[in-house]
Amino acid sequence: MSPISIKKHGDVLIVTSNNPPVNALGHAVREGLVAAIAEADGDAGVKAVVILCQGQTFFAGADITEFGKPMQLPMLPTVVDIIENCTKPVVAAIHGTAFGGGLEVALASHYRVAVPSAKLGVPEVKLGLLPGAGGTQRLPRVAGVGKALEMAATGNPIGAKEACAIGLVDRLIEGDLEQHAVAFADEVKAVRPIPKSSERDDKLAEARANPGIFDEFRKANARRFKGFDAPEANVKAIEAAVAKPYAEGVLDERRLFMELMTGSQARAQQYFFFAERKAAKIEGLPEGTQPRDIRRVGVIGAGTMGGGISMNFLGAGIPVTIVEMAKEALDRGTGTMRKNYEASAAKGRMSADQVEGAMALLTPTLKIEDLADCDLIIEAAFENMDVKKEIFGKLDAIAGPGAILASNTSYLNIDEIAASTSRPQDVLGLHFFSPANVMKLLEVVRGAKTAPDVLVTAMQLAKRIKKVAVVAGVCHGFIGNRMLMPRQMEATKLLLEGATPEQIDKVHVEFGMPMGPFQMADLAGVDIGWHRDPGRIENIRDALCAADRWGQKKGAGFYDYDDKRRPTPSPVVAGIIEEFRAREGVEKREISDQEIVERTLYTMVNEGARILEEGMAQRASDIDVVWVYGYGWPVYRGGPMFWADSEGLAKIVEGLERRGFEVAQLLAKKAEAGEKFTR
Ligand code: 3H9
Repeated sequence: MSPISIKKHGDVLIVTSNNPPVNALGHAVREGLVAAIAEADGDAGVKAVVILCQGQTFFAGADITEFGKPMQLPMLPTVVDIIENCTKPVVAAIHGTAFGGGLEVALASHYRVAVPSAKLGVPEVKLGLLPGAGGTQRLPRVAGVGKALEMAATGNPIGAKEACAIGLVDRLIEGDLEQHAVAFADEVKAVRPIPKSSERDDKLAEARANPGIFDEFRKANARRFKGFDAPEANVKAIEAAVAKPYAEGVLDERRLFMELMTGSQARAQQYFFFAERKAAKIEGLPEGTQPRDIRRVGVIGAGTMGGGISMNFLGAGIPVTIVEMAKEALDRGTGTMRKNYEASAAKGRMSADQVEGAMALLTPTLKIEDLADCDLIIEAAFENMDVKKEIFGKLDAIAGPGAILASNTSYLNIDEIAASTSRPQDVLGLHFFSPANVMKLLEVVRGAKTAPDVLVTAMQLAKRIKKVAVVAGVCHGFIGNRMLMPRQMEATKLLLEGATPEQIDKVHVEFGMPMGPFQMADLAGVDIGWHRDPGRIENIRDALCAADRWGQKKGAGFYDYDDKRRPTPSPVVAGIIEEFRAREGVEKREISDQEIVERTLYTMVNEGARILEEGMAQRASDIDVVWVYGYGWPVYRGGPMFWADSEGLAKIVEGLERRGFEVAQLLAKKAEAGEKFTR
């Protein structure tokens, strides 16, 4: 049965798509749409057409699962042209998300109506693509060039109200969408000539008079687009819309689309789209496990971490009780939270009312007993096992039955923490990444005894607070920090052997990381985990800490910093490294960038393989999600495991062996069998 059905209401043909979950424009949908338009054209009794979708959304785009497979005709560009060339006015009636190919269908329709909650966008750039069904040519003609550039190159959608204000939507519909869309179609059925987006020119005039807007846009977004191929291709295609007639512009669009589609970045970004969605799925839980109800959250610790964690819940409208030991620390913590909200308000990201609304949901207290009515309590106290055990012991006595007890520890053993309570089934790790109100990643650490419904609750809650959650097992550093360890260790050894912090960081930045290992250490604090004894100098890090070089916060770390926190290579650090080199009897040699890649990135892949082997991650793609969202691994390289697959596992194994590393069994086995981690 076709996902497209038609019915008549008077002289309006209503074309309905029913292709759950998101009405993706797969083959059957495309075929059905073409047949429906033929029906409208051929039936003299039909004076107008309404296209709408059942379920949660209007067409959310082309069917991504068809990419990379042989295309079945009709292709989407043909379908949208057929819609635009319909001899009767076509009205797209939008709810949910009109995304990508979905918005292209709407743009090819002659009119667009939408419910106020609808979103319209062309997120193709996030899949390493551009709108390839006329979208780069029709969108600037309908929404204006500036808006089209922003929407296509960033992939961010706009709301229906804004779309209506700029002419992308013709009418906002309150009430029943189908009924009002039919009434709208009735109003416009006699309009001739039928307005076609591809024939419009009015909104291009301004950019034609000022073609400099493209370079201005490129310049303004250079940092954001760095390393990515797709944003520039989107800009070029829209530039063609302005510079060339429609019929030529679409040819440019097609050529640019195919270039992206066959490139490595699109493959990586599309892989990542599904990786992110797979991460939410937990293997082996009893069917139908229901989440627990979370109405109030407790947070222990009002430091940077506790405050950031609390802000996530407040932002989602969930009340938070936050506990500190001293009044001063509590006031400082809540003050910082307010300051952060006010900074967001100053940037226009929230209203003054929303700031007050969020702060009103916060209950600061000095009494841990006040957590008694919380359904989830997250401990974000000092990173020390004894401290954590004491807190969890207390929580066991205070928390109500069924309350979930979570630790935000980055390294410590969740099972040991759970054992200090009488309810280990209610305990798990919720590892937020700093700054916790900004970073998207949440590692959900599953203890040996964590109950299935506790895990399900955590995953569901993560979605509510707009985090991407990945399940990790109990091991030192879980997934992310565990893989960071070999990288940091090798990076430090490389310093001794002759590399400089700037050289190592540069290799990582050129690879696409937001910063290298030493820039990261300076940002996080070189003193984190330091033994605090300036007299005990056993490595380069100890020497830096003893010299008060704790990183950016002190204006000095692996780099020197000026008052604007701009780094420069440090002669003092060079001296410290030199001294250590002499002390260890290491001879300085030239280090190649390739050696840095092999020793700092291949070793991460090796550790990732061990994590998989031990079952500490459910799947290789989960590891990639951790690295993209937790550490800024460039999404156009998919993540460390996808990258390793793309490089070739045999090459990784050869590099590791040549450098004297012990290769993880799983990695060796896969390389030997010619297999991949992620495909
Ligand atoms: C395009 O249009 C190219 C054209 O310009 C040119 C062509 C020539 N296809 O995200 P969710 C699945 S490119 C196939 O969890 P939500 C998804 O995998 C496309 N499947 O729901 C998941 O499956 P499962 C441009 C898709 O409510 C299920 O649907 N469009 C597609 O949080 C639910 O998804 C986009 O890039 C798809 N297009 O969010 C839009 N989309 O349950 C991509 C979703 O098995 N999609 N699935 O894990 C989205 O942004 C979100 O899915 C959406 C719903 C906001 C729609």
